[in-house]
Amino acid sequence: MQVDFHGREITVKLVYYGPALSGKTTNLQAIHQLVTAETAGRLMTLETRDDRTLFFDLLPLTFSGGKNLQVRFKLFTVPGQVMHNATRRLVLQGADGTAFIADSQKTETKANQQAFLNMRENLSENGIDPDSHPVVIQFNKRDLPGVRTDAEIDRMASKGREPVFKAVAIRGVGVIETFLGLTELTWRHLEAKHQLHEKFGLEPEEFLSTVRERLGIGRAAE
Ligand SMILES: Nc1nc2c(ncn2[C@@H]2O[C@H](COP(=O)(O)OP(=O)(O)O)[C@@H](O)[C@H]2O)c(=O)[nH]1
Ligand SMILES: [Mg+2]
Repeated sequence: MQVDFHGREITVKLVYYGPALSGKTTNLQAIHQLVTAETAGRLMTLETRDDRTLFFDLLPLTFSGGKNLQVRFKLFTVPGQVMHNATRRLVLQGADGTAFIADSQKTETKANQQAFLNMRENLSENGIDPDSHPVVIQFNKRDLPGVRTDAEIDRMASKGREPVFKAVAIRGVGVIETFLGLTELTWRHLEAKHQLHEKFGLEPEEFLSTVRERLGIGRAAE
């Protein structure tokens, strides 16, 4: 989190992590489409020829925190391929929260697990405790055949500490829910760490309902 007391601006960094081709970029594209231009800035996407992200994507979202305070979320994606670990580690630096985008296809189970372990390693490398870092998990591509069943995912969700969301990111399904889940978890974590309500008069529940409302309007305009 970056705080600009003068400009009264808080910037929160959220990272979409996961194996190659799980739908991280698609999540950002869907958010960009679903929220109003008032909230979303320009989506910056860098793609290589094989359609896999070379460096990262970035989507800025801005919300009013009241009392002349702006809250900016910077959403990043990482490149999933094994060879791009240095970039992944760099993008994860200073992350306040992470959405892990898993591919629901059974054939991708191992790739999901490896990427998840890699995320935890890179968090540690950046001096972030992976056990207390806010993480939500999205099982994407629910529309495809050969995916893990809802029951399987629900079972995993009940065992793990991370909130779990199901999505079809190419149709925008579950994307806003995942972002909201991540925002809530991250905001409560930041509040506990930095007492934002004391420093800025920004009540967590009030701010989160502002965000929810703003994104609800985005969806209604679909
Ligand atoms: N069937 C299906 N395809 C998806 C879904 N989400 C993403 N994709 C496709 O999966 C491929 C990789 O998506 P992308 O967002 O580039 O993956 P990234 O490498 O994680 O950024 C693209 O062809 C997407 O259109 C989904 O929910 N269902
Ligand atoms: Mg990508």
